[in-house]
Amino acid sequence: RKYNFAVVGATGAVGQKIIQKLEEKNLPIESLKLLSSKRSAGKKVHFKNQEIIVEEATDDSFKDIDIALFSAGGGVSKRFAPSAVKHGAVVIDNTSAYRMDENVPLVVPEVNEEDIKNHKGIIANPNCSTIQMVAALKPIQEAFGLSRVIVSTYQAVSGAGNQAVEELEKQSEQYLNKQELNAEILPVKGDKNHYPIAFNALPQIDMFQENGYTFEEMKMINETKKIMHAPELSVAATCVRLPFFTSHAESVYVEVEKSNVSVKDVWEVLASAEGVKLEDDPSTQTYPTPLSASNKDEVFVGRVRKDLDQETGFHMWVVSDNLLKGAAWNTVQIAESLIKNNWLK
Ligand code: 11C
Repeated sequence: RKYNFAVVGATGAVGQKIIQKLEEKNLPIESLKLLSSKRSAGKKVHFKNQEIIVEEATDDSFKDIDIALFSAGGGVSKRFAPSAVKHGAVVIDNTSAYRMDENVPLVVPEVNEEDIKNHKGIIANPNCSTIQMVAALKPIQEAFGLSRVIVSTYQAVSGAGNQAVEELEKQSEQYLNKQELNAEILPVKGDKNHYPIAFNALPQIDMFQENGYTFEEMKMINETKKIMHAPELSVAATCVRLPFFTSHAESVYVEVEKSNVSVKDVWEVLASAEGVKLEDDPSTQTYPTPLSASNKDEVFVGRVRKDLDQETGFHMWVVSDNLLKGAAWNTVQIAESLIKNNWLK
């Protein structure tokens, strides 16, 4: 059987990648409806051998849709996901709108695929920096137990959208031409102050919360516990934006529960983990970087080493394409799983 798909946010950076993955992975698609805001409606998008005209999303857009992939911001998901569900579609939502809702599974298929079957119409796709981290943590948790995670991120500007990408391009030119840097978007479009990203590092991703952490940091903390079914796991995060375009990198410190675990043991479980690729050999300077990980589906791990003081502590470097495994590819994987396992209901 084939299915009727809709993509909401079809002209955005992630929407475009979702359409690309739907085609590349050859999902059983009967029809594909592309939806957007009024502003982008009318644009034409290539899919397989067709040109599809993007339509403005309305409550009636979801009639006869089986699977709706949302990636147009939290407000749009809140506005239209309930209509899609009412019309019988299963929604896979790429925003933070429903992630912490206890009736909504939050899924990285390599980590908690089975949670999909508990859905009540909406399944949430986690934040990009969370997805790549939990993909690397899961095999370690399974093999050795996991008690603590401390992560510092090095995140690409594309995570903040196309305007942030353009801002880095412009500021780089301004910097090299010895002009004043014009900052209007980053660190957060909706916050009061803006600082240059070119040749800089910004320790703020999303808005500050009352506890002094940013929302991006709290997403990494709360989503990790939910996806890994580990409410007791202690997680701390510092999220930093850096001036490159694609793929987030993360320095992750973990403490395992088992004693006498070696780097070789950790390598072994990572090397055989689904969706993870180990690239780790100091003797040949082998490790992943944002450039080497871009346009690839996997989560890459390198620099695994034992803490010098804490016997159960390990450090590692985790890199993945934030628009693919961090967003579009994970979303399409959830759709594949729904179909393969007959969990659409
Ligand atoms: C960033 N991680 O890099 C964000 C983008 O909750 O899906 C993804 C936001 C989200 O700015």
